[in-house]
Amino acid sequence: MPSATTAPSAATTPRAAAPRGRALYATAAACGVVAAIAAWAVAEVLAVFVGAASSPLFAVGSWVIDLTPGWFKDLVVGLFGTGDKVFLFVCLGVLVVALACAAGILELVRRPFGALLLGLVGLVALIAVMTRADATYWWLLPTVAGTLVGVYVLVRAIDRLREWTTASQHSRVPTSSPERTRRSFLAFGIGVGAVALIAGVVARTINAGSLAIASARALVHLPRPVMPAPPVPAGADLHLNGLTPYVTPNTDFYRIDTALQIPAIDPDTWKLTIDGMIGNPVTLSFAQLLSLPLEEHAITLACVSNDVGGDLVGNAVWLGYPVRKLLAQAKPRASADMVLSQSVDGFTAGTPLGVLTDTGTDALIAVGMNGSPLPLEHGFPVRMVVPGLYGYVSATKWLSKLTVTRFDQAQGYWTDKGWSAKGPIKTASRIDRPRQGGTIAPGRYAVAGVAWDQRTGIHSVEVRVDNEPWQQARLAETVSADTWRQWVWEWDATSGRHQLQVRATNADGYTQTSTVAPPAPNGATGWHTVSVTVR
Ligand SMILES: Nc1nc2c(c(=O)[nH]1)N[C@H]1C(S)=C(S)[C@@H](COP(=O)(O)O)O[C@H]1N2
Ligand SMILES: [Mo]
Repeated sequence: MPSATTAPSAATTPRAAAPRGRALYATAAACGVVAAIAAWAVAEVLAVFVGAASSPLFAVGSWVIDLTPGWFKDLVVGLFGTGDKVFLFVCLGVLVVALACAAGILELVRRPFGALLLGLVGLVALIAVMTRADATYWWLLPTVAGTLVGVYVLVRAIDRLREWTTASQHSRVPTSSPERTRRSFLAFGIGVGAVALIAGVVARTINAGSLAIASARALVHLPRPVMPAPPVPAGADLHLNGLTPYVTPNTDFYRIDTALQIPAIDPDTWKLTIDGMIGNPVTLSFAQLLSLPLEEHAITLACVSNDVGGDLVGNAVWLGYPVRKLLAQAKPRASADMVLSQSVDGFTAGTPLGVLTDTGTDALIAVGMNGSPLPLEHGFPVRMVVPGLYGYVSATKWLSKLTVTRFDQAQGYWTDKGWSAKGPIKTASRIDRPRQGGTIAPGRYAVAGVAWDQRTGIHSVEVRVDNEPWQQARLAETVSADTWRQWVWEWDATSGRHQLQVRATNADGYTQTSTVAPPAPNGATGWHTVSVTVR
């Protein structure tokens, strides 16, 4: 490079000369477009994980549809028919590109107004996202991160454009030669643009897929059960502040799975196959499953990873077909002792065959949860639910296959990862109120919580304060042994710091052990203990 230091600016090759006049504005506008693509791509990729409906593109589109006056909608539908949505997205696209170009030019001529304009567009998108009916705080993430990245890309791109312009006007310094600054500008702009475009399109495709499944779910019409769940007696729910409701609403139900992206399964193409050690292979479509005599059962589901006092447990009314009846059709061989249920996402669970064929156990191939089709994150369209077993060995979501096999021949997903092959749920109880570390007023206070021992049932719950003798709590009603029970104990709270403990005894007379064990390998034990200040 010796010539670079001595060469006059005339040595600048025409190729390396920065654009001027109109061409400069066009280049700045292109920077704005690249920044907008980067913003969109980041938002779209994050929406894959946060939820497809949190994508700003989708939210702004839905928002515009909601805000459009009826006469204009009619006009558009009249003009474009079913292409009305395409028309909407083309309009939005043109608007966004125009704003992006403006942001690029503004950032060049009047820094930082381009960045501010982009930020403003992001803010409008954010309002659209957060005013969607089902928005959660997580939904902020895609749009906020997308906007920040977009602003960063815009500022960096225009900076580089400016460096290039300056260099081609008067630089003789090799580090900022026109060639070098040009390369740095183009590499940044084209690199970011290409990566963003690819990532954005892939993420958009995934998001569109899950939105399509969400609307397929909305169209599912569940049949009435031939055996409805018994109505929840009024006495099952004590309705105390801070006490977990007897039936957990779907939106509050804990979610545990290994799926980074919720599987999008079209119910029209879904099928279940039963294979392995059987006499009669079975396949079942979603429509066939819905036409079977379905039953409804309230079952409390629990996760083996739940700590003592934790909230990875929930109670729902499930609609489905008894696993034992399907297995009866498949005719399992006598030497089989396990059913390996498999999800479309590769997850597997190994469940004792005996539990699934037991006439007293209401294990379900479930399609409904609390009166609606399974939510996408809880296994739509079909999952398994087995009372009395932790979810990791029984509750396969997005179910696709049952293989009748043996525990010495197959194992579930978690079994070689530090968790037991079999996972019966352990007797458990939890204090919901007062909260750990809470403060309450002296006097009467209803200490309350839940206790569960699915299949066996809860016989009694006891509470004690500061290691004094155990006191009997009052149990709320329940519909069966397969669900948790609320309990309450009236406490005459005196000033000071106190420790509350709870323990349950099941219907077989077993009382929860005080021995503290961690969740691995087969469920935590110990008494839930809560400290509270009374003043
Ligand atoms: N496909 C699939 N199904 C799965 C899992 C999973 O990771 N993938 N996790 C299991 C575990 S460990 C539990 S506790 C329950 C939780 O079900 P929920 O998310 O509906 O509460 O689902 C079970 N079914
Ligand atoms: Mo779990």
